[in-house]
Order: sequence, then structure tokens, then C-alpha cells
Amino acid sequence: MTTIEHVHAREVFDSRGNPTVEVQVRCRNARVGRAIVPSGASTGKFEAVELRDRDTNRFGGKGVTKAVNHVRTEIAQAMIGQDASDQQGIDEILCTLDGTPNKSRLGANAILGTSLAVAYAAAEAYQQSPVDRFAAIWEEHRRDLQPGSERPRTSLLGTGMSLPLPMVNMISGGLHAGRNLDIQDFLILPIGATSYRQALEWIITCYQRLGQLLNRDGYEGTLTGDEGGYGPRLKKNEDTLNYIVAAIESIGRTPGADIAIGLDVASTHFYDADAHTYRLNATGDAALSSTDVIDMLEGWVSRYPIISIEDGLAEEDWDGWRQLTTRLGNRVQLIGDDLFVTNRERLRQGREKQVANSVLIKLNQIGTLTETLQTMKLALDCDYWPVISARSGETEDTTIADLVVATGAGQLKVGSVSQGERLAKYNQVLRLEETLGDKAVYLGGGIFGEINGMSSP
Ligand code: 2PG
Ligand code: MG
Repeated sequence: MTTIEHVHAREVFDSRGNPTVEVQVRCRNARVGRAIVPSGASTGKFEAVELRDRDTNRFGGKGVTKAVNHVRTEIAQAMIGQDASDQQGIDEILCTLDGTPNKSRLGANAILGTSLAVAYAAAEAYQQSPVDRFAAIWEEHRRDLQPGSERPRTSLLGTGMSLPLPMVNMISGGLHAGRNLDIQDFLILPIGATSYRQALEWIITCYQRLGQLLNRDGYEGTLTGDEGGYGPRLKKNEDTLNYIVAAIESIGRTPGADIAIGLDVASTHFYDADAHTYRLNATGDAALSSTDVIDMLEGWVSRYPIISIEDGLAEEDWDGWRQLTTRLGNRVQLIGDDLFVTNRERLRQGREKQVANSVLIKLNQIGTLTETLQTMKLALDCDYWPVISARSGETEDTTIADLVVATGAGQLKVGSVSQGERLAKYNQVLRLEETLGDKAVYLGGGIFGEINGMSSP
């Protein structure tokens, strides 16, 4: 019943208008399962390789016809006749067929598209919803998960379905908005909300008010970056934080208790690896050391209700990360994105070196569903918060919404609340909130129980 009969792929387009890979897989006597692969702009050096055509006559070299053809030929041949219900077996075949450590031969886009489309095809064959299918697949990974008592930070996570705390972009800078601000994402986390719907309502109200405040003061409260966050020409990073605090207050919420702030510093993109220094627009010509950047972040954490910092330091600055974790790790969620690239080996290293306390989970950084879930399992075993994340180039594909609920990972980062490819995910979680009822509780800000001083802005 779950034997794969047909595999097909096509080139479609993402939210930046760039080509990307869509794969569809069909089992015998069932409807097709389909998935579309997202794409990053601020990609980490250690990510699995997204195969692009490099034919500059087409989409500036960004076409994906090679990856699409790999799915239509080699991959299809290897998949037909396999059992779609054996996700781990399927993903192993894909990795072996590729044969490289970073999926550079067939392309992580070709491989991930297939891996996910197989999961959807199995769901169709079983007449299961995607969330139930992902929960069944996660079940195989979480079986021998460390008990909650062994992992005090994440004891609530990973053991059953739950609705996520959204982490939502308000203002964009860095590579996502023309670099007018150094920091890539200024986000909010509605930690005081008591339901997912309420969390989303607070976020949308805050986002709209923030736009009004920016417009009132002559800044661009309508221009947006790649993920729908505003891209105003503010002069300083702190100006952004002040506007966000003002927006939270002006919708009648308490900064820190109701709504906290998160940053994705994405600092790899202003790091000079040869000189081991950081160069920010905000500090002019000065070359900052890791300690200088940590001082700056610590200053912000003490002045603003910041609860989460992603990529505070660069992907190769392990010593700096160690220092950052020692200084802020018990006050703030420290997420490794470019640092870990959803890769188990990188996360293992991080754990050994005692850096970060959270890992961003992006399917296309590693390239199969199975490896993604293995990294999530390792994160929970190490007591690191997993944060499931979209990419800056997204589509209508809602995989991450179903996945975050199915795995009970606790947090979802999708970008802002103003573009269809983002709302597709937020709205899918709203549907799940309604249809799953008591089967999926909302943990909200409760997942940060271990962070000291969370509610003291
Ligand atoms: C990130 C993501 C999403 P990109 O850095 O976390 O915000 O961006 O997809 O460009 O890597
Ligand atoms: Mg990031």
C-alpha cells in the first residue's frame, strides 16, 4: 500500500522569486504527496549544498533544473518500488545515492524535496494528516529520549504534540534588508500569552502598531525586508529596540512579562575570519573583538527585555561562543544557527565545548527529514531548546508548521506576519490548534522556566 510508484519534480519559485525544487511522490492507489524546498540568504558555511545551475543566462545562475533532473532520473529510479512508510530507510538510500558528506552531488534541494514528498506520500497512502504522519515518524526517534528529569531546561518538550511559541520578526536588517542595520532580525516572543491564537493576535497587533509608530516619525513603516519585517532606515540598533518596546507598551502589554524580544544577530556576516574581528556599521571603522560584541549584547540584555539571541557570534568563533555562553547562558536562550547548521556533529562539538543552549532547526541545512529529527533528538538529549525555523526564501509549503506541532519542539520561527508564505505556516498552526484540541497543549513561554529573571525587563 505504501510502495512508491511515481516520482516527479519541477522548478517552481520562492518568495524572492528565485527558482526552487518541488517534488511529488505517489504510492500505489494513493494521491500524490508534494513538498517544496525553501532557500536561505544568510547561509552558513557548513550547510548541505543547494544545487544551482550556475547558468548565468537564466535567473542569474540560480536555476535548479539540474537538481530537478536528478529527481526525475537517478532519484526516481532509486525510489520506485521502495516503501514510503520507512522514512529512515528512504533517507538512507538518498544519502548513499548522493555519496558526498554535504549532498553536493545530487543537491540537498533535490534530496530534501524527495525526503519530504515521501513523507507526504505515505500520509496520503495511510489517509493520515501530515501532523499525524510526522508524529508517527518522530515517535521512532523519541523512543529512547532522555527522561524529563535528566533535562531540566527542555523537560516539557519532545514527548508529545504541542503548539509552539512563535518567534516573530518585527524589524529586519543585515542581508535581509540591505544591511541598513547590522542585526538581521529583531523579533518578539509573546511569552505571556495563554494560547497560540492569543500569541498570534498580540504579535499582529504589535507589528501593525510598530508600523504606525515608524511612519509617525518619518521612518519606513511600510517597506519590508525578505521575511516581511519592516526595513526602516534607523540610525542605531538600539533605536530599533526602543521602537519595539514602545510598540509593545502602546498595545497595552508589558515588555518582558507579556512580550519579550529576540535577536538574530547573524554575526557570521559581519565577521572577518582572518582577523578574528567583527565590523559593524553601527561602530564605524572599529574592528570589534568577540569580547566587545559580547559586551554590547550583554549591555542590551541588561537594558531591554531580551530573552533570546541567535548567532551572537560567528560560525567559527568557538572561543567567543564559549565566553558568550558563560556570560549569558543562564539568562538568555542562545541559539546556534550558522554555528550548528542542524548538523549532529556540529551540535555534538558545541555540547562538548559547552557553547549555546539552543539549536535552530532548518530542514534544508542538513537535507533529509530523518537527519533533521536526529538533530532534534540530540538537542533534547543535551537539554538544548530546538527552534524550528523557516528560511528567508519560502513558499506556501507548510511542513514546518506540522512538524513543530508533531514533535512538540516548542518554538517556531517563520519571519514576520505580513506575507503569504509566512502566514501559510502561522495559519496552519491555527488550524491544528482547532482540530487537535486537547491533543496539543500550548506551552507558550512556560518552556523558558529555567531562564533566570525572564520577566524582569
Ligand atoms: C536565519 C534565516 C531565517 P536565512 O538566519 O535564521 O531568518 O535566514 O534563511 O537567510 O538563513
Ligand atoms: Mg539565523
